[in-house]
Amino acid sequence: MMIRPLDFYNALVQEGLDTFYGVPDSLLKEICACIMDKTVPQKHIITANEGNALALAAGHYLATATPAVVYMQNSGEGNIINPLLSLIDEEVYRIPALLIIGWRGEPGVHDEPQHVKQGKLTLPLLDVMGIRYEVLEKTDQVKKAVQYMSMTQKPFALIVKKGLFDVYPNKPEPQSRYPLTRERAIQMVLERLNEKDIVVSTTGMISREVYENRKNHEKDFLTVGSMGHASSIALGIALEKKNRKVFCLDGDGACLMHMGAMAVIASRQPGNLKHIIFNNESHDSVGAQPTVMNNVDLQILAKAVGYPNTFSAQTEQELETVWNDFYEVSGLSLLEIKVKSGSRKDLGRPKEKPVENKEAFMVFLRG
Ligand SMILES: Cc1ncc(C[n+]2csc(CCOP(=O)(O)OP(=O)(O)O)c2C)c(N)n1
Repeated sequence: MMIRPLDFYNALVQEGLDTFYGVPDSLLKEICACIMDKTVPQKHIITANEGNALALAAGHYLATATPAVVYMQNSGEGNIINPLLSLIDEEVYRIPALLIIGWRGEPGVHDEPQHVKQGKLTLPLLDVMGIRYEVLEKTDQVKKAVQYMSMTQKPFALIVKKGLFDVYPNKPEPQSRYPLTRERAIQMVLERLNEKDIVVSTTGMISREVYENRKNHEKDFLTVGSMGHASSIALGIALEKKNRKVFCLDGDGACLMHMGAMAVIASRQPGNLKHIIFNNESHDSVGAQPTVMNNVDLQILAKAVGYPNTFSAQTEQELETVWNDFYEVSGLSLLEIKVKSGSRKDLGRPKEKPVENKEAFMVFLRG
């Protein structure tokens, strides 16, 4: 049975749950579109990471005595475990929140390798943390969840299986309308690399586009999961491979998710690390919901945390013009490429297993 996003949304609002925080997920794309369409901006924040969303919900509860809704992909369980157990848990402050969790990698449903383990552990993790949950099937489960939260002041989770939500017709338009596509920008970057250059690419479409635009894959570490950590992986490599250039191909959403990594990278001044952020101002891979990166001057930010060299481009011509300086400059450098949201429909996925990717990559690093 499918649920119409608007019916579910109305059920939440009727029960007094009118405030939404979260990080989007492809399984939640339709309900995210509905939340964006129907909620006033003060009552909906797309956060940097899922832990932030839960902490916001805690603040909201402290101020209003009303739980907020926190939505996320199950990958985000990793990011909320800390505030779940050390902030809102009954043995600490005992604060309720309604968690809506997209169940990627549900056992028995085919999914990408990075979702398989998380999919198996989605419910056991909730069990072990003592969080009550139900797999969402009908909108009247919202009432039950709200009753439970008001009786116990504890969180409640609704688990969303693939295909549960029907299409929400009124999808907000993506904001970013720059001329370059992300895939074209990625092609231009890859074409300009030398034989020995190392690539670490971020989660989602960026890694898929890197994969599709390379004949051989040993030069690229595709960070298929672990959103926000590609730049730290790149730092770990750059510090040990000082005579090789390491290119981190990052997304704005991923960069934002663990932005502190940039300050730590800069503290080490790895001159061989080239950090490229494809900024489409959105979480394009999961439905192009906006990030706050339309309002962030990434060059100033990078400079402020200690990147000595920063560049930006938003057309093929500009990328062509800045590339040599970016490539050749000796200190740590950032290149922001503004791109539009969207990808081609027939974009493939890596065929090799992550472990195979790792093994070939390690051989390439040794060479
Ligand atoms: C911890 C975590 N939360 C959420 C997701 C779901 N997710 C996968 S890709 C993605 C969007 C990435 O956005 P960005 O880095 O800007 O790249 P884009 O897709 O826009 O190219 C999200 C939210 C995830 N994989 N992991």
